[in-house]
Amino acid sequence: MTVGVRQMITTVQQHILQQQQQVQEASGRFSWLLSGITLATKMVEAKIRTAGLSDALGAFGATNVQGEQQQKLDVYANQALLHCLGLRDSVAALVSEEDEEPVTFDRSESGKYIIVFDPLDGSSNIDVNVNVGTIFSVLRRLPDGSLNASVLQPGREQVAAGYVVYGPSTVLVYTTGHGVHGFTLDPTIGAFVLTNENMRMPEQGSYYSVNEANAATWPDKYREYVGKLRSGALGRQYSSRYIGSLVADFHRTLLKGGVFLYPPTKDQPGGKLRLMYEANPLAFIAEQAGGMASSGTQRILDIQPEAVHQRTPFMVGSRQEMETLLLNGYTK
Ligand code: AHM
Ligand code: MG
Repeated sequence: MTVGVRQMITTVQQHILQQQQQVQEASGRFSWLLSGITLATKMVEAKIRTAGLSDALGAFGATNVQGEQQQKLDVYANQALLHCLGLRDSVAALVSEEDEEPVTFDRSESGKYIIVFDPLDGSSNIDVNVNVGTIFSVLRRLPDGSLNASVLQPGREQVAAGYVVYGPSTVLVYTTGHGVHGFTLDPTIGAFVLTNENMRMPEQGSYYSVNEANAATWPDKYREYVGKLRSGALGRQYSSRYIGSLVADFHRTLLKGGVFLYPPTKDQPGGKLRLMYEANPLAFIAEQAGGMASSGTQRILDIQPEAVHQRTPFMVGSRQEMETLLLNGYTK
């Protein structure tokens, strides 16, 4: 029996094209756009793999718009994404955690999409060889709104979202609103190959993930909630896992279930994580996989952004843990 190449593997680009064919006349434009992201993330992964051998580790010597020390790899990852996506003529604007203002392109005809991204999430973990990642969100430019209004759309308007985790394997997860699909980079052929189709977050897990060093300054109800998880009140004995790279903590939560929390703290009463390029894309993926995401007072995807670098408290996870959290007095 002959096994055709098509049956042997499905690459992320083939998968996106197939998904597009199901919903509309496929022009190939959208898959070409997303190939800019996969190319950039492959460049980043190659740099990370050999970071200790070259001069790629450590601080770059500047601070970004968040007032945080930029690492050399933050700068490289940002440049790789800006370069690879800037060449796609369907891109109207690029919004990065590392740049104060969106980078815009004068493409009134062809520029249909806005890409919002965190080029290297968890970068404080780079120097200690712990997982980091890239997170992205795709918005459609509004037909008659300004570019600024098109950028500041609530997360429910995302047309696609995804992330890459640079871990023991390099894994890409994405959604276009038709389920969540996972791919593993096969370094021998340089392609992301389908390994997890239609991923579902378990209804309940047994891990909670939170920086407990902040517990003393959380609002009371978060302490009570984490106390419930610890005491077995949800019918399970929970364990804690906290990597400190959102993308890696989220990936575990997607696969194993449970809950990730970054509540308000005394120092950051509005939350630490960023709405547009951290919370929104992961909330879209969580909901598509059967989970939930909330700021504590509102569904993440319904928040109307007012600024590109806006922060939010962020709670995401399995339906059971999230419903218990929201019943705990957090709905409006
Ligand atoms: P960044 O590395 O893009 O700045 O992301 C912020 C990181 C998240 O990846 C992670 O969830 C969080 O900050 C950890 O914060 P803390 O060290 O306060 O626990
Ligand atoms: Mg980040």
